[in-house]
Amino acid sequence: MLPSAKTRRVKTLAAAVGFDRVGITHAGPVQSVAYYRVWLAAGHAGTMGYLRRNVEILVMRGMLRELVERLRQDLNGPFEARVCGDTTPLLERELARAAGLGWIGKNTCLLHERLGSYLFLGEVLTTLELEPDSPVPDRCGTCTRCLDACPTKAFPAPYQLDASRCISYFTIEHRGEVAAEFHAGIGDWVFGCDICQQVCPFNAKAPPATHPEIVEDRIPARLNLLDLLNLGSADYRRLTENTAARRATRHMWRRNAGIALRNAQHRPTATRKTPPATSEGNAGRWGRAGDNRQ
Ligand code: B12
Ligand code: SF4
Ligand code: SF4
Repeated sequence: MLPSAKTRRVKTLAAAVGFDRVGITHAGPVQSVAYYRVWLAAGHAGTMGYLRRNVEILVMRGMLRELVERLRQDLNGPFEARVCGDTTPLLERELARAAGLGWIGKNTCLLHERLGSYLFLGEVLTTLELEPDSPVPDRCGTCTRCLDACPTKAFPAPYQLDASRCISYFTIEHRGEVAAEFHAGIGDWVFGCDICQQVCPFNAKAPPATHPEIVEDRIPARLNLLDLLNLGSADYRRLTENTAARRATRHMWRRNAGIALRNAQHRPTATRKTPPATSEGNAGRWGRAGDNRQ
């Protein structure tokens, strides 16, 4: 089969498995490795010595394996394939950009004109000879909404994120204490942060997420902070079982709730020192791509 015909089959089967978009690029060295080294040397990775794991990427790997399985049934001849996603040491955004899946926005997220940036990325590395896609142009233009909205000033410049200042990093990745200078900016986020995506005009127009395993999360979008502050081992296991929430330890959930509660108490509109257990003012936000649209 010619590479062009194989490429068409790959794209048809990927759509049949349920992927919203598929792009193809060469498996050679990616351009951004040099930038990545500079980023690490500048200390922008903070204390992250490991990579994130979450259930969305597990879901994703299952779909990728199904795609490879269908390709084996469909295409003649042997080929090698390896399924990757999030925790694999790949610069996924750069690969997705090179494969024409979108452009890198000023908030550093991979952004698609129609689907926005609430996307998870996954890859199949393969020896199949396929036709690569072409990158699409950057459409951020003069917009700076994401840069202006970041409460912890985590963007030293457009297209650059200092992760060691990012709420997502503090609440999901960083195990130690969070420096006091960042507490106010964290607001009521207790797991991740979507602010620089919520303000993006391309997300306002994006269709809702469709995969039930990702949409149907057992963790409510707004969480009770007093419950989290006192989170016991059994409740932690129940809350986080098979969800991205397991990425943060119980200590981190309690620490995050403490910061969010103190912020709630210091809001100008607060009328009591300890917010009531069920009020909106006592809720923390669960930040995860795709479920915090406003
Ligand atoms: C570490 C990590 C984080 C860190 C650091 C994020 C970052 N921007 O670097 C933290 C914990 C902060 C984080 C947060 C989030 N993350 Co994250 N994260 C990762 C992970 C595991 C590695 C990213 C990495 O290597 N960063 C280092 C920088 C240097 O690389 P990069 O951002 O990937 O790519 C940049 C370079 O290529 C750069 N570049 C290349 N050449 C050059 C040259 C110059 C001069 C410049 C300026 C830049 C440049 O352009 C890219 C964008 O900046 C990836 C999975 C993976 N394996 O790639 C997921 C990943 C990037 N995260 C993802 C998600 C969903 C999130 C959150 C939305 C989660 C949340 N709700 O809280 C936030 C978004 C915050 C943000 N604005 O980026 C998705 C992104 C989907 C998308 N649409 O882009 C990924 C791809 C996971 C996945 N498989 O879906 N994350
Ligand atoms: S995720 Fe939140 S803290 Fe991180 S860069 Fe975006 S707006 Fe800033
Ligand atoms: S908010 Fe504006 S600048 Fe930021 S990623 Fe979206 S379009 Fe680009």
